[in-house]
Amino acid sequence: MASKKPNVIFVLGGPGAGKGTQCVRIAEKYGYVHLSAGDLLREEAAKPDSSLGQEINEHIKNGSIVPVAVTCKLLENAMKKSGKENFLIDGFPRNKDNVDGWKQAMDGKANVQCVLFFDCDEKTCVARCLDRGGKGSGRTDDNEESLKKRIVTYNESTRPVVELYEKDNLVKRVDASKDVDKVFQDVQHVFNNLKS
Ligand code: UP5
Ligand code: MG
Repeated sequence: MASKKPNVIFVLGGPGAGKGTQCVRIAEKYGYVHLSAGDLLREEAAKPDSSLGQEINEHIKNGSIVPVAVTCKLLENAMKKSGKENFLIDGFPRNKDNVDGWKQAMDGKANVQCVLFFDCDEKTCVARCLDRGGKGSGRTDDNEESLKKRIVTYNESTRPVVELYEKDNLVKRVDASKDVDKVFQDVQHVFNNLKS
């Protein structure tokens, strides 16, 4: 991390809402570093010497949430390693425990600028993930069984996190059911009006 307190934008939304796709574009246009919590967990699990691999893989397949200490540490390390100061944290925090764990580890060390919420209906989310799975995404959770569980976790645990941040007026909602370019138009509107 840079010496200045880093800015963080949490990026939330259902499975397949388009978080990753839009973060790539945001990173390119606005110079934020894109950190996908899911990607960091998958990378960690793929390491042959990782003691956490099996546990992480089970959570991913079941759509359940990895203990916050693990995810938070991976995020903090990636932030430090980048040496940058503006971050998109994609797919985290996913539940109240994640919010609390982040606060405990990062309070005073990072400034949460806003929560970018990609709002997308369940049917569209599932169809996108199944389509991606069919094209050989290699993701162990792009199948109907895992998706049912991912949707339940999202509705029960992650939506309440969005509501929590809504109370602090931090949520920027974007309709993520439109096509990629249209969603990015709305995203740009958010970023062009963002106070640092
Ligand atoms: N696509 C994207 N946008 C589109 C659009 N506007 N119109 C049409 N198609 C669109 O997109 C998904 C697919 O849809 C792609 O094929 C894309 O081309 C197309 P993507 O941008 O990948 O969507 P995203 O929202 O990133 O979907 P993802 O599947 O990555 O979301 P999840 O939140 O389910 O997955 P994540 O990787 O964040 O987490 C996976 C698992 O890791 C979790 O279930 C959990 O078990 C674990 N996890 C934790 O435990 N803790 C964490 O903090 C994070 C993850
Ligand atoms: Mg993603």
